[in-house]
Formats: sequence, structure tokens, C-alpha cells
Amino acid sequence: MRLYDFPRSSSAWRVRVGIALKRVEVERVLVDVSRGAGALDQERPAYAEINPARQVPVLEWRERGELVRLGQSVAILEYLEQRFPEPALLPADARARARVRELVELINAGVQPLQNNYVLAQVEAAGGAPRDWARHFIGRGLGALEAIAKASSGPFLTGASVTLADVFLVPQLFNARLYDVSLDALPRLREAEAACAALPAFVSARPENQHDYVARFGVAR
Ligand SMILES: N[C@@H](CCC(=O)N[C@@H](CS)C(=O)NCC(=O)O)C(=O)O
Repeated sequence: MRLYDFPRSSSAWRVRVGIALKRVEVERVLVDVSRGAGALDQERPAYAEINPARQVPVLEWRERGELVRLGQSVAILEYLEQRFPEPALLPADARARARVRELVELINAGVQPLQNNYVLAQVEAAGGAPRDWARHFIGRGLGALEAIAKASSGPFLTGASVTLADVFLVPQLFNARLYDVSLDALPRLREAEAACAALPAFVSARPENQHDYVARFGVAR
């Protein structure tokens, strides 16, 4: 399997965690989706062939001689969940599973797209204030997540074991700090983040631990 990846991408980070938790062997291909100066690998026509959305992550594998490419972190993680069921990241119980998916979508659909680099560049081009915009939507989404997570005793977002909800939470909290969102009123989210930080899969997936990237770009970007 091959993962098209960028260390600071919160969506690719989710997939790195899932891959590490399930101990799947992957080859990684670095795609620079940052908006800084320098080569934007994703702008090269070749990458549009790999993902017409020109985004990371993409998971690629061969199946019965066919090359399969799959974008969207939710689709990728659900595919991995079916193919590598252990450890389970979606609970078996229907209600608990739906709750996890609710929290996943809160981040995946309700927060991350609104603070994606591409959107922030458009906000800036329209004369807006991209950092204020990002801070507003991240704070709003995380507030809702906290209110829902409060109903569970923890330490993870929905209870005693790690689920996809936690996999989506950790990179989003990293971005929250990047945009100076206050986490003071979000104790359940911080508790879940601390529980995840004790798991090696979450540590190895962090951007600063992507050593190929650090060697190529330095850690700051
Ligand atoms: N919903 C997608 C979002 C993917 C996404 O937004 N990727 C970002 C990095 S986190 C990206 O490639 N941004 C570059 C761009 O949109 O130009 C997923 O979950 O995979």
C-alpha cells in the first residue's frame, strides 16, 4: 500500500494514526500541499491524475491486477477498518458506532474544511481575515464536540477505548493551537488528547515525527 501524505495535513495525519494503530505496512509519498513559497507538488498535473481533488490523503493499492486509489480520510479509514478489523476503531454496538461517526463528521465536515489552506487563501483574497475565520469555526466546532463528549466518562472521547473520533480529534486540536483557539473550556477534549498521547501510534503520526519531511523541509513549515 502507498499513502500520499503531507505531515502537516490534519486529514493525512488521521490516516497515519489509523495505519499505525492497525500496524499496516505502507510506503509514503510526500505531496507538498502547503501554500508557502517553493514547489507545490500538488499543482503538478501528475498529482491531479492521482487525486482530481488535488488533496491528501490518498491511499493506493493493487487488487487483482487493478490499481486502486482512494481519497477522503473517512473513506480510507473505514476501508482500513473493514480490511484490518483489529483493533476496532468503530464500536460494534449500533448506537455507539453512530455516536463515533457523529463526532467524526463534526470535525471532518463541520470544522476542517472551513480552515483548510485553500479556503483560507480564498478568504484572504476576498479581503477577509483568515486567522479570525479559522479561529471562529474551530472554536465553534470544538465547543459542540466538548458538549457531546461530556456525556461519556472518558478518558477517550466516547469512553474507555480509542475510536475514530479520537483519531480525528488530535490533529484538529493541533490546528486549534496553530490558530490560538483557547482550549481552556474544553477539558474533555484535552483529557481525550492526553489519553491518545500515551499511545505510540499517535506519537509516531505527529508531524514533527515525520523524519523524511523534516529532512526535506525543516520542521517549521
Ligand atoms: N475531506 C478530505 C479533506 C482533505 C484535505 O482537506 N486535505 C488538505 C490537507 S489537510 C489538502 O490537501 N489541502 C490542499 C488543498 O486543498 O489545496 C479528507 O478528509 O481527506
